[in-house]
Amino acid sequence: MLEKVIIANRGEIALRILRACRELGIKTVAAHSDADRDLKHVLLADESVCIGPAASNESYLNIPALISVAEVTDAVAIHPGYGFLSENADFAERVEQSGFTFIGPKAETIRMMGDKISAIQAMKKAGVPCVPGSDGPLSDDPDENLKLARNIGYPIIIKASGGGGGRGMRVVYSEGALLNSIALTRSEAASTFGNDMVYMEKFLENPRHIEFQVLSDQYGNAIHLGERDCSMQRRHQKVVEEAPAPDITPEQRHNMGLRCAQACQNIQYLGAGTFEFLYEKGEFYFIEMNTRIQVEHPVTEMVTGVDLVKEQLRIASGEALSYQQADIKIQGHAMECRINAEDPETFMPSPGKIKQFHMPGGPGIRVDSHIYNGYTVPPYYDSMIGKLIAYGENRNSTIARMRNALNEIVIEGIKTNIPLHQDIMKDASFTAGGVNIHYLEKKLNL
Ligand code: MV4
Repeated sequence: MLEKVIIANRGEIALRILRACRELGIKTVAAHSDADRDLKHVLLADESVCIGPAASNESYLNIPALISVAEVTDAVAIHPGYGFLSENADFAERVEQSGFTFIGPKAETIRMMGDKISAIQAMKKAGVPCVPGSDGPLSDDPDENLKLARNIGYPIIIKASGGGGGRGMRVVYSEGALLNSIALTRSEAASTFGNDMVYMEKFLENPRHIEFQVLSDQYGNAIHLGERDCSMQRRHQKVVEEAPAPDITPEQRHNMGLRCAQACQNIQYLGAGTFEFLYEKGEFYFIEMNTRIQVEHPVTEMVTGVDLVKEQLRIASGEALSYQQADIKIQGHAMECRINAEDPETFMPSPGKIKQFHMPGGPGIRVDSHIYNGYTVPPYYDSMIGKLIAYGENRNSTIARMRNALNEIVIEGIKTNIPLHQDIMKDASFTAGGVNIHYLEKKLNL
């Protein structure tokens, strides 16, 4: 087992990684910015090193600083968490070249999945269903692109291969707008991602966003841990996630999960990963693969009983998976509300000192948060200050538990989006289950 790990992240995920390390007897080093000296995991870690000023690109994105922390503290591995450098292939490469273990897939896998066209090509080859589309980069030949779009059928969506997560996309509803939209998306991609490759897909108008969790070790073992429904989102920021996805049958789960696990074997995937799908009219369509632990990993942990971060650490230390596919059972229902330090109406960040913080509790309630009484939420980073997770034997009991927890939780001194979550938990369409990716934005703009 790894002796000492650098936690190259902040907030709730840094605390989550610290807890997993502790349980495995791994020493922890918190690499933190100047502004994050009072973060909970920094106070709890065995060692802590300041890597730079508050600004992310001088601290949590500072590759040389993070690698030298590993050198000076004699660590063996670096855990990137999510966001920041977690899907940066160059970082993974430089960590490995410096003699440390990057806790995640190999650099070339991160690179392949970061390039959306190569990700789709790899998945098609592995038998994972994708959205009907160009299956490769668009050429510069207008006639070819017009023909391609006509075959796919409007509306279509043009996406940047270097994009993802909602960046570099443009929907085209009619032929007249196609060529201009391709040119525009291409030039934006060139300046934003330094890569002007674009591709085309049939635009799905009202899909749900369902993703499958996988784990894969270096011995070729790969399993899936079911799916999560992440459709409750606003401007590509997830708000509520749940597992299992409403109305997905055990057969669908088995069929799609197996394909994802087999795809992992095909590409020699290593570690934890997530296959992102759009789901519409009973069909799954692969769109992207995420090569990191995700914010919403706790809902999968609650319904499977698997500690995904501990599995990441075990895989990185060269161990085989602790589970076989037959061991994975989806039991009960879990939901996660992302708690943000933001104005519930304007969504503007609301940093500041937390005067009162009382956590909810009781059966089936988990709070993954680094905040505490007197902690000051800094203005420099993402506004998420924690995740409230509820678990119950079925979806309705889980919603009831979440409602109670949202009424119990106290966070004073800053504004939060708790009122939005309380509203969602009473919303008829949400409680019926299966809303699509546009639901929340439509509800909020009404
Ligand atoms: C799509 C789509 C509809 N049709 N692709 C947005 C971010 C990135 N994950 C891909 N996204 C989409 N791709 C096709 N062919 C709709 C979206 C989309 C979306 C997807 C998942 C969750 C939220 C979303 C919000 C807006 C658009």
